[in-house]
Amino acid sequence: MEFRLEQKRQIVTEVPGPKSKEIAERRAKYVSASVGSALPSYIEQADGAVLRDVDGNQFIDFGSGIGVTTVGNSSPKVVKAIQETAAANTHLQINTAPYENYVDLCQKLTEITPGDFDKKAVLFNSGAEALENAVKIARKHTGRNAIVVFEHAFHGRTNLTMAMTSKNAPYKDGFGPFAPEVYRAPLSYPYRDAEGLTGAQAAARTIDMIDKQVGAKNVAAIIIEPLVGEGGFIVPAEGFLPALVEYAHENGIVFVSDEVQAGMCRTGKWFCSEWDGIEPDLVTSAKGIAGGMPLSAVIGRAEIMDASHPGGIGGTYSGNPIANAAALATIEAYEEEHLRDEALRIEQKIREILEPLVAELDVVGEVRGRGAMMAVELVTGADKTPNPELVKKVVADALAQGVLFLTCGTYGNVVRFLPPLVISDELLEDGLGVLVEAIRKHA
Ligand code: PLZ
Repeated sequence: MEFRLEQKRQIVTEVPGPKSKEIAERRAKYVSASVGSALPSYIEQADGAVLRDVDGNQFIDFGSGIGVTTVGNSSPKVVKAIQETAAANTHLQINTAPYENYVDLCQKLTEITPGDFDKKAVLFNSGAEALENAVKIARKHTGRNAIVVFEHAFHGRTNLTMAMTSKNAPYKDGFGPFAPEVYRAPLSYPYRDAEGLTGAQAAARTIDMIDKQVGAKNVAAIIIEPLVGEGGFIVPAEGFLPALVEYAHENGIVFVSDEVQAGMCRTGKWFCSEWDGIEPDLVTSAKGIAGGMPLSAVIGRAEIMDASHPGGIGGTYSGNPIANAAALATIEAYEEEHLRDEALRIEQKIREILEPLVAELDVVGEVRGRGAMMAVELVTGADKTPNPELVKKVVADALAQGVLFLTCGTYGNVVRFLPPLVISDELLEDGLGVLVEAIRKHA
């Protein structure tokens, strides 16, 4: 594979450097203070698995812009598709003058989404917008109101999706009142659940809560991330998701898999729910779907997707032709470059380097995840008390040395790994080596 930028980390100034500092000064004056940034440097170019800042420093990208550039930063196929489509049309609008690549993309998405039944799709801009619309579709289809979501969930920052999101600060604090009819159920979190609790037992606990506190016949949708993202990269115990799907189907509830972060090749399958052998009624997709263009989708059972009256679902920019072309090129690259296999290679490498630390250091609680969606949970010791202070120190240390790690978790004590799938073993080893050293130093 060829890249514009040499695939290596390189620190040539202090971080942030002088040019970044000048931009930061203007930012403080003109950009709303409500927006935060993990990196103090300003990026000029991104290529493959490397980010280069305005001062010439290069960072290994373990974040992919929160799981977006899964196909690689500035993937050549995607860039070409964007350029060619932009030259033909910068905007077309599905509700007014339709165009072919909207249809092409929906067709492709229905082909790669799990489920042995007729499917249809509809396109939007952001992950939150996909979730909002999945709720609209499920409510219209069932004629019911209640939405069941989970502990540690993240579904977005709009009013309804804030209500669906679990963590107060920073996402919800002071932004209420929130949308009604959203109920929070217990999750399966093997590392923190009672030892030995099986997926089936955790599901029984969840179902009991739904039955007692909501009533199955009132529930329009159960919405869950099959690998919980912002909440801490939590993989539910085996059997948890299938039991919930079964319960949903017995009770006429729409089962929605929120694959905004875990979907689209990230975990080594097209969609993460394939790992659990489930066929969700609806899937929400975004992030890795379009190589960086703002695009999202709801894909699912044709009869549910058709429940709304024509014109009931839409949006000015939904399914922008440039974003659609980028998505088609991204999916092609995933196939042609066998990137699902690369996700599995990345998981193996991360496990090989980090798993030995669990036995060696009592601050390393667990290494978990699937494919290129992996994480390490840091604690203070055997009692598993979350250790967000250690996470902050470790991530700051890595940053100063040219490695960008993102954090997550309800308790802020998880370092997550979401590298582009084109990252080499060499870069993985280099970046994770820096992390291991930092954990040892601060443990
Ligand atoms: N569903 C599972 O992970 C977005 C949040 C970044 P949007 N996750 C990144 C932040 O701090 O706002 C996400 C997700 C899952 C929905 C969303 C929302 O997707 O494209 O950010 O709206």
